[in-house]
Amino acid sequence: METDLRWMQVALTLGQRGMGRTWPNPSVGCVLVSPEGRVVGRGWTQPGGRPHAEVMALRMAGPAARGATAYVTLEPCSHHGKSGPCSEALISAGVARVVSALQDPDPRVSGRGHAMLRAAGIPVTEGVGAAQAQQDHVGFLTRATEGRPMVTLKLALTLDGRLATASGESQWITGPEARRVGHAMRARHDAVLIGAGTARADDPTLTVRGLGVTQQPVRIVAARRLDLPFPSRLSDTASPEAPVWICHGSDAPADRIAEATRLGLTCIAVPEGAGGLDPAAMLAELGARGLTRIYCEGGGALGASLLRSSRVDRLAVFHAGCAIGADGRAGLGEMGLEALGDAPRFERMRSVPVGADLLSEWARL
Ligand code: AOF
Ligand code: ZN
Repeated sequence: METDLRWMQVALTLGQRGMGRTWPNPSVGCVLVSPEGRVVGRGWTQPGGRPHAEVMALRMAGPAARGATAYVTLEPCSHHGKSGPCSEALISAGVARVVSALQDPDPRVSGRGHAMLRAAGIPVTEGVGAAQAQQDHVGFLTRATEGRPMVTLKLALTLDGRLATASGESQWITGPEARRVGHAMRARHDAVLIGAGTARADDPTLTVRGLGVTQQPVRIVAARRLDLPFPSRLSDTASPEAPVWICHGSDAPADRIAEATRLGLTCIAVPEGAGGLDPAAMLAELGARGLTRIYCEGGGALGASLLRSSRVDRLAVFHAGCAIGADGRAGLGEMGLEALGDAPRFERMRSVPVGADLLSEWARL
């Protein structure tokens, strides 16, 4: 029904509020609508992943939940975790009907939530707004099915696809508006990832600034030999609230690992592949630690290795109106492709002007 889809869109928008702050849990949205068509409760998954969206919406509604329809962007849970199952909470609150967008792939739930509701005599409509929910929950779904977080690769490029001049000058190719949108994108991911070359060249902080964000994404550097200068802005700002993780290979010197650890960084050993850390193994390791959404900001070598291993799910490309030429540094490192048919392909999701620049977002085909 059209009305169902409209309310589900409200729930999806609510769920988007938690993105980047609920890992390892999905960021779910829930809206409770009375038979008269009035919103009586709204909720979304809280930072750290709990309370769940339904619990927040039921709390807000109180007795007004009785007879309401619950719109939820993911199947209500059926397991006894840190709190009781949301399906049970919806049943005891007297909700008259449940509309959900997707089945929860978590083996503790996967259909049992819907079944519990139906067994209690509550009609359930599934699959409403499924396409958008699949996009919003892509990190949670990818971790559940492939054991790895989803990856957005961000590129800030000249019109001719360069990210720096031959001398390495790259600040700034895109304008302040694009950088601000970039910060908002960081905030909607669980972690920001860069390669060692970018960490050395830029000495970045990688925090989200100017957006009133209370929980910072995890900052991750992929540095096979752990050849990073310390102290750095990253090590200076590392704390339990704003963690910094370093993924390194087996040939990273023990004294570098010890120093990084002493500075409060978390060192994660990752198997190597041809020419660097194995991107698939690295993402599996990060998935095992609970991450569902990663925002990779380069550099070119890391971007190319993620693309080559088919681990880039989304591209966010900012293009600035300037050209550097072939002596500038390419936005992506070598990918060793022989045939065009082997190139990873993406489908355009949207393309919008941002200040003087252009942002295009692409999803892997
Ligand atoms: C919901 N509503 O808002 C979320 C759900 O560790 P727990 O007990 O918090 O459970 C985590 C699981 O609950 C997670 O893997 C996913 O299946 C579900 N997340 N479910 O009903 C929510 N965030
Ligand atoms: Zn729940």
